[in-house]
Amino acid sequence: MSNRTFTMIKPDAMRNGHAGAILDQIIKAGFRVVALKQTKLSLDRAGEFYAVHKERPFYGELTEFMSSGVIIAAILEKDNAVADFRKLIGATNPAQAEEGTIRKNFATSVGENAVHGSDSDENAKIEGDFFFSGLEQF
Ligand code: DAT
Ligand code: MG
Repeated sequence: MSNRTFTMIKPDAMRNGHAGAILDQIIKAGFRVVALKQTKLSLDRAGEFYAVHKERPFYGELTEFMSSGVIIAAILEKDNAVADFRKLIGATNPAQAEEGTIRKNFATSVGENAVHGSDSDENAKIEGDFFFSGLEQF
């Protein structure tokens, strides 16, 4: 079982000035930064990243939002990384996220919910490799 996960700080959190506080919360929760960059997704690249949601009614809104501004992409390491990070970020809809979670603290709405977190070890690897070459993953 892998001990890595993948995250993005989404355009809403970047625009709202929350990137530093979010990274601080992630590091204080015990995650080590394996790789990190600020970048921007084109509409096509956002569509590729979220291809699993292609048939969902929110796909257009999601891909337009995710390509609307800069993001921070990062690979994170910790024991039980995928599950522990999903717990740290909280529910997809911030209105349902537990107190103290990153989405409760910083998200705007269900669509603009501040952060991404991988949902499985397999997807963590695929998503990390989507942004970082092997040589960039320390
Ligand atoms: P998560 O990001 O918690 O893994 P997901 O994989 O179900 O959630 O959906 C991916 C993203 O799509 C989510 O972070 C925000 C957006 N999204 C999900 N459900 C939505 C909805 N009902 N309306 C608008 N956007 C939605
Ligand atoms: Mg998901």
